[in-house]
Amino acid sequence: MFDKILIANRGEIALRVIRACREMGIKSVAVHSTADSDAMHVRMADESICIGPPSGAQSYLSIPAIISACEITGAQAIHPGYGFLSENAKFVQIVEDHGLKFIGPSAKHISQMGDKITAKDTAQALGIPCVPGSAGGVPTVAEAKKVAADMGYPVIIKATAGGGGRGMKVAETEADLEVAFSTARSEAKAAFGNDEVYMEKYLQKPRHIEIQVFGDGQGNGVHLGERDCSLQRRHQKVFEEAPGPCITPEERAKIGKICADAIGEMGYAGAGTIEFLYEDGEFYFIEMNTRLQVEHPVTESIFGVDLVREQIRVAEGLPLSFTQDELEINGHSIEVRINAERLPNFAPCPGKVTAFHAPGGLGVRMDSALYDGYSIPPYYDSLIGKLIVHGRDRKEALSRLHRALGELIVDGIDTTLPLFDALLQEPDIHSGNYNIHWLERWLEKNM
Ligand code: MV4
Repeated sequence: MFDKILIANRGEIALRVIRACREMGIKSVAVHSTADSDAMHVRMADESICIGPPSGAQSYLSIPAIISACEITGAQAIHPGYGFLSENAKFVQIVEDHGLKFIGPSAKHISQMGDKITAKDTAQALGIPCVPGSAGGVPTVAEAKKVAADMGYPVIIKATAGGGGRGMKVAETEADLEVAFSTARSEAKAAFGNDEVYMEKYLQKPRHIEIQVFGDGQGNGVHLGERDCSLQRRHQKVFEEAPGPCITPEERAKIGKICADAIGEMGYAGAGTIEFLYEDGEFYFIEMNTRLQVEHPVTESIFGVDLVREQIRVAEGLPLSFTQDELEINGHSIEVRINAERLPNFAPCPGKVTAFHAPGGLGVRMDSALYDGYSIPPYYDSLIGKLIVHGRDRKEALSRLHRALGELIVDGIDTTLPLFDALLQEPDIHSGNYNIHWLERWLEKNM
């Protein structure tokens, strides 16, 4: 059993991990940059250590600084949170080479899913349904034209080293293909230092449905249903919910079992998310994330499971504290992401928070590292909080969200909060009638 865990992250996710540690009787170590000396995670952890200057590259992404921090504090394990080093296979290898435990999957599984062609091949081999597309990389325009002619337009060209929407180009017809192909390649080269691309049939109005999975690293896998994360702006999720408003219990059980079995067969350890596009009743694998996700609380709310606790248990070599049969969905949960950004352009808006009041009451959870008088530094992600509500059904969750938003006060900076009041006036939000393009179109019309 671990006696001390170092959290290689900041903000609300660092608090989230510290809380799980405390409930498990495990001591926590916060690491921080010089810009974060006054940050809440530093205050809340049992110990803290400064690991470098403000820039993420020299602090939260500095592998030597984080390994040294473990050695100095005697932490036996590292929880990476999300972002930063959470999906860095090289980091995992170094952590293990230093006799430390990485709380997450193996370096092998991280690299397997980091390369999107390998990820798709792996998924296909495990019986996970995939978007029709090229068999591996597409090296030339001539080859791209052949693939596209075979599967039919529109097509999408994606970077093998990409993910999360970077380096993608759509070709509606053969006339677009040459430009789309060469742009995708050069953007991939510039962004990832790797110009390999692959192709898929372009789905025009899908929803983004992701399945939460867990592996015990001993060949057992479970699933915790889906989240609908279709409401995104520029590939940033804004509003997430579980269960998906359009997914039936039969669909959930079927795709869930496929994912859980795949995770077991892989020997996967820890939390993972298998991302799908969902259109006309069919699921199509796109990517897998080998970490805890920002939106994990909606899953925790409907299953009553502490996912961080389970991550720590698996890293300790313990079994999961539940079986698939014991998991049951209770009600509905919605999360909204609150960013320090100014509407309508979502321009980052760091600065001093002059007043902060978190909402409370039945079915309300606020994960945030804000406090009265805190100065949000300009160096990191603009996420400053997540408001998560739970209700007996979707309708109750929506009214609870409305009520909680009314209680929440963040003064001194601009935030994305006004967006949620506006979204809650939309019939499509109430009916659950939205897809991955809904929010961008709505913003164009309304902001
Ligand atoms: C697609 C697609 C349509 N067809 N693949 C964007 C992020 C990356 N994870 C995959 N993405 C997409 N892949 C095919 N074959 C449309 C998108 C997409 C998208 C997906 C999920 C959520 C928001 C999105 C916004 C634009 C495009």
